[in-house]
Amino acid sequence: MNTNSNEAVNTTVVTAGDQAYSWGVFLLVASMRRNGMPHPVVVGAMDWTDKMKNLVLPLGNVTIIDLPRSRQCVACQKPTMMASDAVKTDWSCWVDSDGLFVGDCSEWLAGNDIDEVRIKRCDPPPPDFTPENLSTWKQDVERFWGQSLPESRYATRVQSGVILIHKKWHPFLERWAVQIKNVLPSDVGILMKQGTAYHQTDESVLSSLLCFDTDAPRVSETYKFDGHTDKTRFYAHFGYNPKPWQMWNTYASRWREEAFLTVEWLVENGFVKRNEIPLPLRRSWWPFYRCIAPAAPWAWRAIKLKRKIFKS
Ligand SMILES: [Mn+2]
Repeated sequence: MNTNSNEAVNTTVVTAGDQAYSWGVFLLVASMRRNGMPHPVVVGAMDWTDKMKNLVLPLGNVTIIDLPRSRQCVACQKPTMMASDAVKTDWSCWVDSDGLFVGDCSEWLAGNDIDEVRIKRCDPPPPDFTPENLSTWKQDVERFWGQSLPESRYATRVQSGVILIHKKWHPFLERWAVQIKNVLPSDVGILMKQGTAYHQTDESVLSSLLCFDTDAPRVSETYKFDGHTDKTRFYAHFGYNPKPWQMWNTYASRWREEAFLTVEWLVENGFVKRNEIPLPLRRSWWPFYRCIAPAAPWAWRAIKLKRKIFKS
């Protein structure tokens, strides 16, 4: 199997997060270096402390771009970040900062068809893929770009945790960014209200374009990053809240061994001191966090609500 240590790296990994996700970015980039993935990384950092920047930069080949403070979810910056001048390679791969690479995924990061975007199709189609929402998507694509396909190209939408795309699609990324600006509220969080056409925010807008834009990249048949192609090389996504550096939830717990190994690699190689590691990421605290994992989503919501009340 070809792991491309001898081939020229032609893909930049692009990610972003606010300070609350900075440990996620640190883990993600660490997982790349630990698994022998030398790819350049561009990080969009919203409101990061210098301390966090100085933890991530020594991992090497990392460029940090300060993002303007915004109440809008950082994920809305995806298209702008992916087309950033800081990306010097032909291919750009967005990777969510709440996950890590297991094994050497260099082969999946290497693009081979410039007309294709490598991204995950939802299977089966999710509940928000309704005729009503599709008709809103079609109308919006037509309204903003002057034309649209009469019918959707696909019978499902995509998930935008990982997106590999060639630089020839910068105009498409630009359309995605403009449409985000126009159809999403400027203070939108991770999700919009259930039942709205853009419930999954940036992901829904991207799907509207992939389905109806007349000049869109083709969605790949295989995604490869989910372990179906090779169960030793994939991207492990820490789904749901809270995230592992905050508390372990039951879903994300399945990836804990990878997270612990990544953190231990960071300590062994002098990238972080043991006492700087958030408690949930320390193996010794697992018995405690395992006990509270089933209640973690509620505990986390209560903590967030308390913060919101006392902040405003
Ligand atoms: Mn995510």
